[in-house]
Amino acid sequence: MPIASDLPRLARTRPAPRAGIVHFGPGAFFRAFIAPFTQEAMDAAGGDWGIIAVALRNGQARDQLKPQGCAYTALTLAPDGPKRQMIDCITDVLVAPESPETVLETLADPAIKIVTLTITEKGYGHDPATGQLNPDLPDMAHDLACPDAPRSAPGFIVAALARRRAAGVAPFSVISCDNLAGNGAILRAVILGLARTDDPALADWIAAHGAFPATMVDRITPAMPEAEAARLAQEAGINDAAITHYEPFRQWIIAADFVGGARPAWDRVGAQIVGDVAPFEAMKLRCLNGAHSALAYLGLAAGHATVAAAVADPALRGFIAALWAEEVIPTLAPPEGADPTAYCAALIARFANPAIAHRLAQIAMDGSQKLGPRILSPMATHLAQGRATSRLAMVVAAWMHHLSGPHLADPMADTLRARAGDPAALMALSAIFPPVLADDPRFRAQIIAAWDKIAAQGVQAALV
Ligand code: CS2
Repeated sequence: MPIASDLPRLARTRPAPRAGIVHFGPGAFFRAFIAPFTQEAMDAAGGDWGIIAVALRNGQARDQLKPQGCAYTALTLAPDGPKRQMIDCITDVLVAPESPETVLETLADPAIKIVTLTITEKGYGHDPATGQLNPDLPDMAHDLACPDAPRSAPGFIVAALARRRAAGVAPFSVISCDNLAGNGAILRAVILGLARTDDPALADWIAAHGAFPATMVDRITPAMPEAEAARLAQEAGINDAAITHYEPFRQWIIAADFVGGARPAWDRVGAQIVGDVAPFEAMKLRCLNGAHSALAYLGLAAGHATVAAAVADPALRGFIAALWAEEVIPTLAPPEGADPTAYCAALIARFANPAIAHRLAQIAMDGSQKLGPRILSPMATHLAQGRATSRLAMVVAAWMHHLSGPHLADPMADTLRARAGDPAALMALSAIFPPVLADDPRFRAQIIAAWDKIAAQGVQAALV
């Protein structure tokens, strides 16, 4: 078999569609989720919904995609072997720091009706505890000082909306596809916060005419190290620098809130357009992502590297089952017709998928942004009803122990490292722990007890 790089580079086989979407963050999750959904929607129902992708940091995605006409191979990793699909709905990749003006011109184009984002929790410039703009974050401080030369996705969106308003063009719908509780409301708050500082009339216009539909997104998509991409391309016999792989399952719930109703027929290919996303989102964030974070902090400490290895450990698997049954499911008001117990049973099978190597270290990243919606919010529900939550507390304590380890990757890393080893000092960080928790002696006592148990007995013993 020739090595993949000796083969001709993958190429587009049909003309690119006309663009109607700009997407910020062309990483693995975008290629695994928004792009396939959008392409399938266009194949099913037509429309000019090609996607112009914008990278906010570097040219990697551009260098991977543009030499192959922005087409790439998507591999669905089913337990019984991979299935292959060619995705060709991306029409261009822009690199914001290299050509900010092109990004703004593109966003101002009336043909663009939708802006989607997968920029991870830390890309929103918000305070996780309040959901409001945090003007002190470096990117936000920069974009507030220089609104015409933005650096962040929210900054680009505000500057582009200003151009659209000046030109008499309606705003685009702005759709967050990241794992934040109330992602649409957070994005709206940050954008209005940025706009209001420089131009209150612009903020009023966006508030009156814009749309920020909430979404729940779900598909397990492990990051792809270059060596892994090369191996997959080799196995598939294709020269594709942008090959992407993911689990078969996918679920997309989107609030029915679009400017002028304009959107691809995502609902024709499995997305659900609903009135209220919140019950779906709480179930997914607390059951799936909550268990992921638990497995990450406890599983890494127990010596595991992947989600599949962690759920194969009977102690961890038992811990997660009890966490769901006793401390997570009782906090949910599930969507009509949904059965959270069956949902969690299906999660175990997804986590155990032997075809996917989902690294716990990837999930452990950015804990300061993730703990709130996944772990702290169900704790707050229990506390309000006077119940203790020893397992959720154990996850928080395991995260606190993780902070002293060598693998900390977090936008608040310096602050966290300075307080690592001191649970009380960590709980005083109001950007992570809202006062309703941090000021409650019952909450503090549970965290300290869990911290002491791990410190004294190690993680394995603390699980039983
Ligand atoms: C994971 C998520 O990295 C993480 O924090 O919990 O990326 C998770 O795989 C997705 O939300 C699944 O839809």
